Amino acid sequence: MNRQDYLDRTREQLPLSRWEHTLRVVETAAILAERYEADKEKVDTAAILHDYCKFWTAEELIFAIKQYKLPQDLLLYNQELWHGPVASVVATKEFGIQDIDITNAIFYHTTGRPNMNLVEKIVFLADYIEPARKFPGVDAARQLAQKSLDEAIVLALKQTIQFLISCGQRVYPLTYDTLKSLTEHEDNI
Ligand code: DGI
Ligand code: FE
Ligand code: FE
Repeated sequence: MNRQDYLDRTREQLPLSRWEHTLRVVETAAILAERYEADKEKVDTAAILHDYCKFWTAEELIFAIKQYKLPQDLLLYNQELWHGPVASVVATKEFGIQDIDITNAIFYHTTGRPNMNLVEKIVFLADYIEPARKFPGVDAARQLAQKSLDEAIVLALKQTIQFLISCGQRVYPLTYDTLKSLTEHEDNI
């Protein structure tokens, strides 16, 4: 399996608009990888595959979460949280990807996690700031991304949490844990 296989197989899984999002995440992640001197190949592979399972049905995702013994508490939260963890296992099982940096970047691309490495941080942020994202505050996150990966991720997490709370959605605890891990030095959070 090579890069072209990852691209071809991912395109087959996604409607056009989501495929185009994936390509923009790949491009954005490549720019960040250059800027922050990350492993470009790992970033590229994780970015290509990050939303591989985005259009699986709820039933398929639930089955995979049970079968692959992924964190069962995911099932108590919004199904938007399910596609990353499932895609990380699919990356290993179907694509033979063993690299933990790549599988973690796919797994945690929606929530982040405490102590993310560079590859994970870049995929997380690229997904949030890719050029077609339109939500409030995304421009501020884009600006910050040029200066500090961590600060941009903190802003992204705060904005996401605020948005979820404003819609009355439950926030997955790991999302808070990620924010906490990046702001522990601050005393005003
Ligand atoms: O798959 P994408 O749309 O490219 O982006 P994503 O995987 O980062 O996020 C998918 C959605 O998940 C997004 O609309 C925000 C939502 N989300 C992120 N963190 C949480 C969350 N939803 C809930 N309920 N709880 C969270 O902690
Ligand atoms: Fe996603
Ligand atoms: Fe995405």
